[in-house]
Amino acid sequence: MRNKILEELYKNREDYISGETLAVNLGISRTAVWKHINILKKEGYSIKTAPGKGYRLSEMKDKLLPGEIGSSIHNNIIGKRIIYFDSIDSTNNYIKKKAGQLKNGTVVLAEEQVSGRGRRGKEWISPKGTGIWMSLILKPDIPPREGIKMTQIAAVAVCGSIRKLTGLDALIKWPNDIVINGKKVCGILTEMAGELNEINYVVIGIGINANMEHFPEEVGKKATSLFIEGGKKVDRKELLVDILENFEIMYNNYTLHLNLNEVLPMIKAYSAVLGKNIRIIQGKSEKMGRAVDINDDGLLLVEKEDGNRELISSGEVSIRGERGYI
Ligand code: BT5
Repeated sequence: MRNKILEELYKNREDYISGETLAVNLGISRTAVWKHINILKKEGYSIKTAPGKGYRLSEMKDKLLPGEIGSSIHNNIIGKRIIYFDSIDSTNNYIKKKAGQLKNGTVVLAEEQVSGRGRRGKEWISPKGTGIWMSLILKPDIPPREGIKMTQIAAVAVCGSIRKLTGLDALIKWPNDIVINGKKVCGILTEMAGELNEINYVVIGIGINANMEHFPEEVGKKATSLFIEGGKKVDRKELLVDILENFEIMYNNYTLHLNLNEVLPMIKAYSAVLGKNIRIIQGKSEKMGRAVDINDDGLLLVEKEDGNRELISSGEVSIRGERGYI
């Protein structure tokens, strides 16, 4: 209901809208409207209240308001429901806690994450108002081993949207990073819950450094943002909507055919590693090889120094360039 109120406020943002009109439009009481408005204010929305006039949303300043996003993607399943937080521990954590109650395709967004996570418990820095920190929950009827391909589909969607909207030369550093000029601009964290032969749900967490001007020292050498690379602030809403739309088309195609045929050419074309000498880091061990192909399952085929070829699955490895990050 709060998202619906936000949507109404957003549509009427040029003027005040009365509590009565909101109540009638949404089929709830005026007291309920008032209660929801108070909660929205506590969540950080700036809503003006004027006696006799009603409510008005002010300070729209580049917030990822669900009402606005929702109205751009009405016909899609993914993003039809959006849950928005001004601040949260981690959007992936939220989905995992609430998975049973969340509908397929629900998107959780936050302006800031205070315990954003990468793979294997690593930290994901998610400062306020500058990035896209989002997770989506999917409940596909596919075998668990298929879940891993979701990361690849998400990577293609993000990479394609960044290229389209910024013109920047974004590439996929297999399996879960998007890089520009050799630095990381986005990380993807896919988590799954299920039984031996069925998936309960998949959470795809996507973190995009959109408008940060600088990074803390610990990640500064390998992190970048779309703003740093392109010199222009990006419209986070526009990028987010484009990614969700892009993802949904590829995801639907994938779940229909259960193969990556449609996206594999893009996975390869956007690859930052194919044809390159790379270091494959797995726990404490490290080996060198040349990335020669990505197979139909999205696994990386590597030719090692001894000439033997090995398929690498994404779960436990980190890929690095011969000398640096990539
Ligand atoms: C990732 O892990 O790249 C997955 C990141 C997923 C973040 C999203 S945001 C929404 C959702 N909610 C969450 O809590 N997470 C997801 P990994 O490949 O393990 O990379 C983690 C490493 O990237 C860290 O150890 C740092 O070195 C580096 N790093 C941390 N924050 C970064 C940032 N903002 N930009 C670039 N690199 C960063």
